[in-house]
Formats: sequence, structure tokens, C-alpha cells
Amino acid sequence: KTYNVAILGATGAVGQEMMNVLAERDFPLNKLRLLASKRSVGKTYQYKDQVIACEEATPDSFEGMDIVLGAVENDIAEQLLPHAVKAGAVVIDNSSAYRLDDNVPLVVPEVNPQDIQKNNGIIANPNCSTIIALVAINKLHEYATVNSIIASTYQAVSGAGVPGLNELNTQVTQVMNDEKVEPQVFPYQIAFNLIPQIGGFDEMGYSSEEMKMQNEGRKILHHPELNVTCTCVRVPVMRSHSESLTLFFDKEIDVEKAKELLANADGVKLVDDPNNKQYPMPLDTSDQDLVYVGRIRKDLTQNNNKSLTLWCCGDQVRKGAATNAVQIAIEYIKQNA
Ligand code: 2RA
Repeated sequence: KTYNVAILGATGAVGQEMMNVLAERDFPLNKLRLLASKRSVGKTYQYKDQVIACEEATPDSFEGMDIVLGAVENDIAEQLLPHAVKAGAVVIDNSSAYRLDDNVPLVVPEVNPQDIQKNNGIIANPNCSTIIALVAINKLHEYATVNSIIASTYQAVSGAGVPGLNELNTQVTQVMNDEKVEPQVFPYQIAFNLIPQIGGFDEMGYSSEEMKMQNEGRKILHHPELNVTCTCVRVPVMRSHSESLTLFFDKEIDVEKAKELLANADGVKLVDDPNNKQYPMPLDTSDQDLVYVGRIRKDLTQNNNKSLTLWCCGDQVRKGAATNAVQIAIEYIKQNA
């Protein structure tokens, strides 16, 4: 069986990566429709041996589509994706518009693939930093139940799409040439800087990005008691997010057991030999789909063997967005074959 697939937001960083991953994984495609804004109409892209032109995304763009991959911001997702559902497609949406909607499953295929079946036409792709964290901790959680997490994230500029990538590139050149830096995408200069803000702040002083790990983690793990104190920082790295996670468990788990579990965990590459300078780094995780996990060690704030700290990195554009969405599509057609 082959499928008609549309990518809504085909010209953005995530939309482009969705095309790459569909091709790499040889998705059983009958037709691929590339949908974008009016200004991109006619822009062509190579998909395997085909040249495909972008079409304007309108409410009628989804006729005949089986699967729609959403790679647009919330406002456009809410405006157009209901039309895709009405046209009979199943939508896998990377925006945050529907992630916490009770009628919409929120899925990391390595963690909760069974939730795909609960869809009513839309399946939500979690936030990139949530995906990377949950892939890293999934097998540890299964074994010893994670109840609390203290997380610090070091998020690549690709999280702000092509404009974010371009801004870092431009600013590095400007700084090296002693030219004036005028931030457009980020609130301050990002080159040679760290910005502890991603999204707006709530009344507790948490950013919207920081609350996602707790809110989305509770839904994906079916663990409403999960508590997460998260600090999200934008860093001058191109396309991989890094995260420091301190995990507080229900039962004892030591470093050796954690390494054994992670060595066999879906979607994880254990890179943990610090004495030989082997640990996850964003340059190593870019352009591939595994979440690298390392620096696993006992948490020194507790003396009960029920907490560990670790470091992980993952490609934000791929596993953090495009690959996770395509993996959901592949799992969906498998479950409905
Ligand atoms: C970011 N996770 O990194 C957000 C949106 N992709 O900017």
C-alpha cells in the first residue's frame, strides 16, 4: 500500500528535514504534496528522482491526502489542520497547538507508541527538548519510575528555524569583523553568548519552553505526578540540543544498572567514558537520529541511591522534530495496515 502525503510548511528547516527523512526511510509514498505560503509557490525541491513544486497552503490543499505532516507555527496549524482532518487525512503536527489537548495523543514512538491508536485525526509531535529528554530517560523510568527531574537545557539556534541558523552565522561574522550586531530573532546577541529565555514567562517566572518538559512529560509517560524544574537556555550551537538531567526515582538504581539499561535502549547511544574524553557533544549528534547519553553519575545531593544525573544530546531538527514525526507516521501505518 502507498500513501499520499502532504508536508505543510515544506520550506522551513523542519519541513525540509521531513522530506529528507521520508526519503531516507523509503516511506511508501504514492504522492508528495509540498504546501507553503503564497510567496513560496513554484519553488521546487528534489525528492528522490522527482522535482516537486510548492503549492499554496489553503483549506482545500488536503483533498486526497492520507497523511499530513505539520511543520508550521501554531496559528497556521490551527487555521489549516482541521481542514486536513475533515478531508480524511491523519495529521502529525509539530506545532504546540494541540499537544495538551485531551483528544490528541502526544507521542514519542520509543516511549508511548500505543497512544497513536487513540487519535481522532491529529497526533501531536512533542517539543524537541521533551523528546530528547524522554528518549534518554525512558528505560530508566520503566525500571525505577522517575518522579522528579531537575533539567537544564542548552538549545541550538535551529529551534528558531532557518532564521535562527542564519542569525548565528551572521553574528559570528559580524563580531569577527567588528561590525555592529543587531539581533532580530533572539532578544540579544547569541554569538558568544547564552540567553536564558525561550518563549514568554509565566507568573512563577518559568518560560513557556521550560513548562513544556513537565506538562508534556506527564502526558507522554501517563505520569501526572511527574514534577520538572527546567531551565531552558539558548546557546550558540547550530542544530543539536544538549540537556543536563538530574533524575529522582521511586526505587534504587545505581550507575552500572543505568548504563546497562541505556546500552540497550531504543533510540539511545550510550557514550560514557569520560576518562577517555568520550561523552555526548552537539557536533556529534547533528544530522543523525540517536540521542547520545553519557556523564552518568550518582547525584550527590541525596544519600539514598535513588537519584542520578546525566548529560544527553540530540539533533533538534531531526529526532527533536522531523524524524519523530515521520516515525509516528510509519508506526501509524503499521498499526493500521
Ligand atoms: C526552540 N523548542 O528550541 C523550541 C521550538 N522549536 O526554539
